[in-house]
Amino acid sequence: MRPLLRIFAALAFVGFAVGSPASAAAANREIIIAKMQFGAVPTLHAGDVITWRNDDIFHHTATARDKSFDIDLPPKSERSITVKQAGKVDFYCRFHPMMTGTLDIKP
Ligand SMILES: [Cu+2]
Repeated sequence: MRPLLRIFAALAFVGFAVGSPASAAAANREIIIAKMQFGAVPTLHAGDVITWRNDDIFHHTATARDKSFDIDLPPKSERSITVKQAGKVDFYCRFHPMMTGTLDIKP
């Protein structure tokens, strides 16, 4: 009986050690704006930090259609936000409405 319990205890410990830090860790992601376009939108999870980096010589914004964020991005600047809620959020640039993208935030 005792060796079996020890195996269960070991398996439980391994499961905890492997599963817990991975799901709890917040990641830093980047969205780069260049040539009047939002670049690739990374995979996101609630709690992650997104850095919006404007590499253009034009002033842009990253503005959520649901008004959850409105980030002012002067030329050659960057700003970071933490995404708190899971869900899809469409965004655009207030100065250039044809610039659009979607955040897909997983739980
Ligand atoms: Cu713009």
